[in-house]
Amino acid sequence: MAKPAPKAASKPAPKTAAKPAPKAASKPAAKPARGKSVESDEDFALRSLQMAHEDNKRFDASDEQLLHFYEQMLLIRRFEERAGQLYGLGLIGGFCHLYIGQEAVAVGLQSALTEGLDSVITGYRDHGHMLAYGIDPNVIMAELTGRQAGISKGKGGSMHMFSTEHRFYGGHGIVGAQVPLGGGLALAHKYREDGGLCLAYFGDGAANQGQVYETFNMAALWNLPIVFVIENNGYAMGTAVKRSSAETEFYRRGTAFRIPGMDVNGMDVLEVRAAAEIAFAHVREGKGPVLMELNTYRYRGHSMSDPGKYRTREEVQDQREHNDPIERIKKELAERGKTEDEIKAIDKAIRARVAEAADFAENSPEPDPAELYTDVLVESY
Ligand SMILES: Cc1ncc(C[n+]2csc(CCOP(=O)(O)OP(=O)(O)O)c2C)c(N)n1
Ligand SMILES: [Mg+2]
Repeated sequence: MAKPAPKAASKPAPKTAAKPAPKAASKPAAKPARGKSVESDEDFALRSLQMAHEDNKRFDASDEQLLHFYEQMLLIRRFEERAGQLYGLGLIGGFCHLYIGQEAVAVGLQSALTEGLDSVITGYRDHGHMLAYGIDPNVIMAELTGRQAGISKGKGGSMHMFSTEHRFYGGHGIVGAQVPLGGGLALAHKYREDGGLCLAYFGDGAANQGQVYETFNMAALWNLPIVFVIENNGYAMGTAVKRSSAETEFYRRGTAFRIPGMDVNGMDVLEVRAAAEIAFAHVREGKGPVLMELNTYRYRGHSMSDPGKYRTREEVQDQREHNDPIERIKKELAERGKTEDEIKAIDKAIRARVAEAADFAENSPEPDPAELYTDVLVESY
């Protein structure tokens, strides 16, 4: 086939507002430096949110807010550790994907949402996102253990938890499927003119799926209020990002659809929160979607059945020792005058809260067998 004639030079003006003053592109410390290509003016405009983030890197949290972030992240960590134990004891069946290491992402982002208005959707690694939304740990643990009192009546398990009350729309086991569903949630916000936005999380592996880019196109075309969040934890099951992805700078993946990207250190809750403020303001002003790449790291295996042969123990240990999101904030609390005893008391209270959730779950009845026939689509439609 003959090559199409070259396109006319005129392109529509970039969607983003005024071009910010030129600035040397600096990379967040969390990610090793990689080759940068020369940018056109349009690419440059698409980086305006990233530049705003670089100018305002960390959220200026009050003592109270910092403490709250710490408590939420610690709750997720301890909850997930306990879930891992319950899995080992055979009390949790099926799949179970832990969020340990990634806590700052859900806590930093969701703390900037308006609960009950904005909607959230994610994949199967979803316990942390629910806890970050303040959903009762008892009903999450009960769901993990397949009990009637669980948030999906014990029939969803680890990967399929919902709370429409909180506008939390799952919990999805099919990699990438939550992205177009998130596009639909964003369309609903726009259609209803309710002022809400959708936060749609997905992984670095999911980011290579076609349906993600179809959604990017429609979201940009229809100017939908959606924030796409790529949780880049370095691996998709046992496959490292550099082995699966031609473009490993995921925040640039929206450029072809004129979606501005942000490259964020997902191991620092204050950086995540600061970036969230910029991204959410952009979307709420009706300027269309934003793509955020949150650079993070999962400490545990992909799921409970992962032997973890694809990385070294030293690599994991290095992240735990030098980049841990909870230790980072613990240190800051100490610098702000919290004593060791006060910090220990918080830890104790959170352990007690998680123990209570585990007891609640273990002592709750399983669903009645008749429940097999409820909440199931049996008719043709
Ligand atoms: C459509 C589809 N393909 C394959 C799988 C099997 N699978 C489950 S998780 C996963 C890797 C996804 O990795 P990533 O998106 O990086 O998310 P992470 O687990 O790191 O949070 C794969 C291939 C699936 N569940 N759905
Ligand atoms: Mg991943």
